[in-house]
Amino acid sequence: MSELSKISKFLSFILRHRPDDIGLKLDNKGWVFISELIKKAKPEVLLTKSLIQKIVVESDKQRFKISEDGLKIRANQGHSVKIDLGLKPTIPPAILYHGTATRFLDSIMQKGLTAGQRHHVHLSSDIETARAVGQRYGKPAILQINAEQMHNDGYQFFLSDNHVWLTNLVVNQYILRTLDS
Ligand code: HQG
Repeated sequence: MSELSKISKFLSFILRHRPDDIGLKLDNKGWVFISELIKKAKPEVLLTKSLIQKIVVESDKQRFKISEDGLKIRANQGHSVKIDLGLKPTIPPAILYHGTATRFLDSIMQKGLTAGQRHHVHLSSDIETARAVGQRYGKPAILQINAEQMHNDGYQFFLSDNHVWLTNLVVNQYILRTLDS
């Protein structure tokens, strides 16, 4: 793994899950001062402002965002710590996709898609992203979500700054396994 990927993983871990590991506190919208992050990551991880900027710009999934004044950073989605990203409910496309592993299918078809440790269930508007997400846990299975029907039935959707669709729960009546997986 490259040095940049390692640091990106460290940032994901701290900014989404365990800020307290380095004595950092996220504000209620998930932001931290970059200067404080740099100070507290030391000596385990040596960060600089330009390194952080490079990771933010080059992150394949645009996982992080720097505030308009350039002073703060936050993760765009994927949190398990309690914060409010302040996203507004948004009308989803008719169909969204969720990538998972085949070994989870029985449970998903029984209980629906649940957020687990994270705040939301993560969905994408394209199959390729879903396949890549599913591959992280084993043989991928791609689920097609009837987002239009969910929306009509009153379920809310949110779109993160890096274009991940988020919702709280997908009950099994809206889930179809695609032939593509
Ligand atoms: C599964 C990565 C059993 C779910 C990705 C998934 C994404 C169930 C796993 C982002 C279940 C949770 C999120 C149920 C859901 N029974 N298994 N009832 N309901 N599951 O990692 O969506 O690279 O928390 O299918 O690319 O895989 O970190 O969620 O397999 O965008 O930026 O439980 O994380 O982004 O796994 O991934 P996760 P996810 P980053």
